[in-house]
Amino acid sequence: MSEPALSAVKAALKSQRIETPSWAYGNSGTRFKVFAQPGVPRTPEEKLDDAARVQEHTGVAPVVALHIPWDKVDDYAALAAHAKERGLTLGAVNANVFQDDDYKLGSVAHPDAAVRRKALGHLLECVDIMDATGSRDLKLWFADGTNYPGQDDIRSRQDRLAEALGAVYERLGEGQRMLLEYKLFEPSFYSTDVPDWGTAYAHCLKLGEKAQVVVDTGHHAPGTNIEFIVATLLREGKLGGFDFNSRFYADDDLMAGAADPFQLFRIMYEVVRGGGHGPGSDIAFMLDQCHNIEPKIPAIIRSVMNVQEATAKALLVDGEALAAAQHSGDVLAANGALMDAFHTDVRPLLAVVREEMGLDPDPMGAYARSGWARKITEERKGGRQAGWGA
Ligand code: PSV
Ligand code: MN
Ligand code: MN
Repeated sequence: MSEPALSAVKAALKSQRIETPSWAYGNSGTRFKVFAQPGVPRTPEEKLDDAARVQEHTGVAPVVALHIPWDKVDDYAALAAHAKERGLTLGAVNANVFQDDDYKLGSVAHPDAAVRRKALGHLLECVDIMDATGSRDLKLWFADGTNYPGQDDIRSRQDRLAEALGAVYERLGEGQRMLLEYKLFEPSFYSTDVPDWGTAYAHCLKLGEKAQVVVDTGHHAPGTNIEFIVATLLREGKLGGFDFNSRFYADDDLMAGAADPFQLFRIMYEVVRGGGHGPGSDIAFMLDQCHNIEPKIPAIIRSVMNVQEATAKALLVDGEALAAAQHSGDVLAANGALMDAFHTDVRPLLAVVREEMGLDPDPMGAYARSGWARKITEERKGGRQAGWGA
């Protein structure tokens, strides 16, 4: 690779921004058991303190997503100031219209107008919070749906959903967006109101430019070609962001790139190919994970590194060789061009990038040596559970 091309790859890697989720720092896990860990944050402020360690060691994770009410505080501007003092900004505000008893039959698509009003009120309150925190994105994931055929009218539920989304859209301020997340199933098992990218896209298209689709990598059926979805949404100008995590069976929420680094590479290749990476891109690269059996902060550092490695490999694809092979119909050469990049060991390159950024080349080792884990274990007692399903 030529020197200017390598410099461009390095610059792209240095400018990458990965958003970490506040709920990944707290105790969270599966619905079967949450294995509490010592030293986890007791407050939203302490979650930010931990996120600052991830940023200190990686240099590419300066944004933290909030989850309301898990991160409820009296003064959100003060929370944003706390973040700023630690070199962070507050990212997507994740709404929560799934954990109250009222939401047994849904939230914004509930058959009862009173429940719909309550859910909408929460979504609008989340936009108020965005005003205070300076967050750009409202992230919407709905557990809404049905468990049994005939339980509710599928079409009416779409109408109710559209009405609520429209009201939220109207409330968005200058520079704010709403990101609509889809999920194949769970907790609704027969029908889910936003089950796939097509449904999310259809709603976002009607709403307008400020409504964009979020791709959570854990929310698809096995075998789904996620990179095709990414390419299509990017092409349509409707890809708002990612919730990266790793899945094997369902919505496992494990470390991004853990089970299938090749899939993450293929996704990042389509992002790069579609112009979704680097300056000028509005795509939010978020993690949506929880760490039940592994220590949380290093797991988040590892996840950030996995996304970086996939990105580096995607940036190394020899676009000219690939295009030439594709145009000449040379199937094996085209596939080979992609695989050459995937098989490149980019860890030495990322170590150099970190050194040039003034960081330790080994983020995992640097965190282990920092003494932070011991400090929080001694100082913090009674860390909170983040909530279910994160
Ligand atoms: C539930 O599936 C979920 O994991 C969604 O992916 C949301 O993004 C997340 O919870 C936080 O609400
Ligand atoms: Mn998600
Ligand atoms: Mn999920």
